[in-house]
Amino acid sequence: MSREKFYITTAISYPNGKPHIGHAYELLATDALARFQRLDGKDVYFLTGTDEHGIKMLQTARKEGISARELADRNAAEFKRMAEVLNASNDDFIRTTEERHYAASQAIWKAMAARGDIYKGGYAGWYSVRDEAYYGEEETDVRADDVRYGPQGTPVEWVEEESYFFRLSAYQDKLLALYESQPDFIGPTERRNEVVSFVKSGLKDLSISRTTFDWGVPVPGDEKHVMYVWVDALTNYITGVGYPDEKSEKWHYWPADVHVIGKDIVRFHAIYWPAFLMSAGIELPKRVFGHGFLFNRGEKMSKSVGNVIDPFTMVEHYGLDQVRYFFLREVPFGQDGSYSHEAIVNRTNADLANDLGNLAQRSLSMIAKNCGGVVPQRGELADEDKAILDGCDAALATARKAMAEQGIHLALAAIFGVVADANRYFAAQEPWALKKADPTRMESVLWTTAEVVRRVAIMCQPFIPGSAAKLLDILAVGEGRRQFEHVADAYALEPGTDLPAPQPVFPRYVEAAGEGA
Ligand code: ME8
Repeated sequence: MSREKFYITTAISYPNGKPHIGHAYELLATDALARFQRLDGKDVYFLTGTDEHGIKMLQTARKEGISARELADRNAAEFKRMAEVLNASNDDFIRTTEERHYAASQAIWKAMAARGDIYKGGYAGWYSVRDEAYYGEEETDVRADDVRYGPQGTPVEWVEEESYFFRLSAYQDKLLALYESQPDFIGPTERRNEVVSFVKSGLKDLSISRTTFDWGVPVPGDEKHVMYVWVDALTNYITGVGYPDEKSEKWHYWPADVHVIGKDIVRFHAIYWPAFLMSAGIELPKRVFGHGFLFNRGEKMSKSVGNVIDPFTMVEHYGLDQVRYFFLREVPFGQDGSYSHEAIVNRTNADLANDLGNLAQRSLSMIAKNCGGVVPQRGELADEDKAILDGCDAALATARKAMAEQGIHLALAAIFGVVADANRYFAAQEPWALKKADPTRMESVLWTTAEVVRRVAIMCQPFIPGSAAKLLDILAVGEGRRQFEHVADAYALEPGTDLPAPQPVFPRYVEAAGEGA
């Protein structure tokens, strides 16, 4: 039987600057979602990349005295490096300046034109260069500085040009019917409600080409025009799986199971994108999820580090899995979040170093010392042992349900709930006191604790892949036994198996002198 497929994407980032922590956050959250489904046995395809066209790129490049392509090359390399540094498991990295993407963008354009949804007209309106979007007069306002601003708080200017239009107005009812019949098309609910009321208020046709610059995908048959950057940008999601070659080996991944994006671009993904796809006769993605924004609380994070907003520096300073864990556990996915030095240190020291790290280290060093460095005897399990082991199965079920709705923090809360229970169990069982009194029972307690660590480590892999792998290594769990199906008792630790010397996996963060003040 062929495995169920799962296609997941991030937004593609503008490489007009270096990646920032918001980009890192989106990538590692999407990575956790992708890894989770892979470990659950699905055939996963995970796409990320860079959105390299548009006037914003051109303007930044001009300011720096280089070409847009040079700017894109330089920064796309940084985005790729970030994906490596974050240990992202993306299957591909798409750049919208690639040949394959021109072919896909022109093909979808032609399909929309063939449907009669594209016409030529003149466009005049309030345009935000920064948002690359036109806004209605009523969405803008002139502020005290005499500058007119759009709804995202960016300045807008009056622009007139010849332009092709997409008949978005013809899709209003179809879109409303989509949101109605597929209530989980947009998540979280607040984002869905915003989109529905926006669409209900009426959709105007959309200007989809530009003539004032040429940094973009040429419009087929009228090369004086380049496509509006959002037309080509959204198309990346099908380019990545082989469109327009529907015979491509990757095309079976379409439709996307979820597009993970930030809340500021939900409108593009939940309105324009399904309308373009309906027009072109292509299946719609199943879900668009808008995560929240991250804010630095503004305090100085570390004297030695300087600007820790930089994801590279942050990873170097706190450790990769610490950063991954902090953002995924601390920020309810879908809501805004803030970060600070104290919050990162507190969270990772408490959950990783103290709870999970100590549980593993205390139980495994007792095993090394008292059980000859092999997995202890399981013996007859007591009710407390069974309860804590069953807790692992329950956490996996909760995590599965949560991750299916992008509730990343809920999945982690369930898994770390078991870790907290296991620490209480270990303290209450006092295996050190059993050493003389009842060595058989001591072995059962140590076996149970190590087995909980095994199950927890398997479940932690999507979130903290490197550290979870180290835990599984020190439990001598083979590479072929690390999928979620292996959480089950049938794959439990085999008594008598040789164990390597236990190594601490989660170092405690210790403040350097003068830091965090
Ligand atoms: O919007 N916190 O690119 P982008 C969390 N090219 N997420 C953030 C963030 C923050 N502080 N700042 C940005 C674009 N993001 C387009 C997308 S998709 C076909 C085209 C998120 O580089 C943002 O919401 O401005 C978006 O999902 C992603 O980072 C890339 O943002």
